[in-house]
Amino acid sequence: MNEKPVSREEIFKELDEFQSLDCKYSDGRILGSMCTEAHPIAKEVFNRFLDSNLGDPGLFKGTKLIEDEVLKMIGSFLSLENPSGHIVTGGTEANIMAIRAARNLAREKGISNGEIIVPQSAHFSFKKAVDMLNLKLVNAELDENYRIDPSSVEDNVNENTVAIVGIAGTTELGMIDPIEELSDIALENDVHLHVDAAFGGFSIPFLKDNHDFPRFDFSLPGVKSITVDPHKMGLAPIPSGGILFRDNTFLDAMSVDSPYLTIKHQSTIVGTRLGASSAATFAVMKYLGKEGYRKFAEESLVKTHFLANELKGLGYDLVVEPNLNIVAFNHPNLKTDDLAVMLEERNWKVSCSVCPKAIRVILMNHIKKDNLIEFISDLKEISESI
Ligand code: 0PR
Repeated sequence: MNEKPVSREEIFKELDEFQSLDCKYSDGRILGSMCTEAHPIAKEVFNRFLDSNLGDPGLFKGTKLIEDEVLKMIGSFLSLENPSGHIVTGGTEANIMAIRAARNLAREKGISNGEIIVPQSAHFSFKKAVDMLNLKLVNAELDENYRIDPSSVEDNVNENTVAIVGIAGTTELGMIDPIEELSDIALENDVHLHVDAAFGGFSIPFLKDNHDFPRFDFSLPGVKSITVDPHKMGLAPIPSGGILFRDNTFLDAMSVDSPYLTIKHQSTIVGTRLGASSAATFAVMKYLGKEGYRKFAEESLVKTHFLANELKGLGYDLVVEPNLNIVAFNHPNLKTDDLAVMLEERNWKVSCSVCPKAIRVILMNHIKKDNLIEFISDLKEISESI
């Protein structure tokens, strides 16, 4: 490290050089990201609350009220009036918290070798969760549309099951699992049902009036917790994840004593934690309202269907008809990896799904119709060149 202070100008110059190596959402070429550029009001508010620490909420009483308000607002579109929970760093932390609560409650019932059942399409955060929480991961099969097969869940439930996980917007394909059926299975077996709506949580509720989506939220009595990430479809800055529980029992099951803090118990995984994420999420949610999120969600579906139809017209195969704003596809005569290389050569930042192998495009707000027209034209060229 430098011994003597470096000038502001020099620091910024150096940082600009580093930053110039980063991809920019605004270029419209990042196709495989579930994050996007945060809304301007969220960025402004984030800076204002940079110093507030929700790890010691008695010192930041106002920010704590903001976090509670955000949870209430999210609860209002997930059919739960008074949710318990936290704004956390993202879907990973939210999922780990949900599984930790389920494990601790199951432990009280005498289950010591716990297992969780997740669909094969589950995000890898559940692998981290079982590793950290000393649980066993059991994979449930998918149906032909890459949604969890409830009969496979039934086959795998046993006396050690501490949680079942369903997904509302899978990472790779954006599919919505039949949560209603999972809710019945969870109730019958007295098992925690966690819904990972990290991706779909900020779009399905705003689309459901005009589209035929299955129920996935707290209106289903088996659902005990939901992950929903403001930093994905919520247009909030990174890091902003959300974990909502049906009531306080779940946070209580994880709480440890924190005697010298302004609160005497803490249930979050992290200690010191950002108040800025809550404040920025509050701002963008208020600013957009349900109307604003509906508009963004609808626009992303229009782009999804546009891309899907154009791909079909060019002879590409869709893996599945999209549920949400993700299109996964292949060319009948090309290996996915080769197609990915050809697209990378044309400066597209693509991502491949593994189950099944395909090119995967997430139609986030930063991808505009003009970008898609250019993308489709490149795909046409590729298709004609082979
Ligand atoms: N649950 C689901 C359904 C997810 O899709 C993700 C992440 C998580 C949980 C974990 O969320 P955090 O990453 O916030 O902890 N899904 C994306 C993925 O892994 C995240 C992502 C975002 C990846 C931007 C790449 C990227 O550029 O694909």
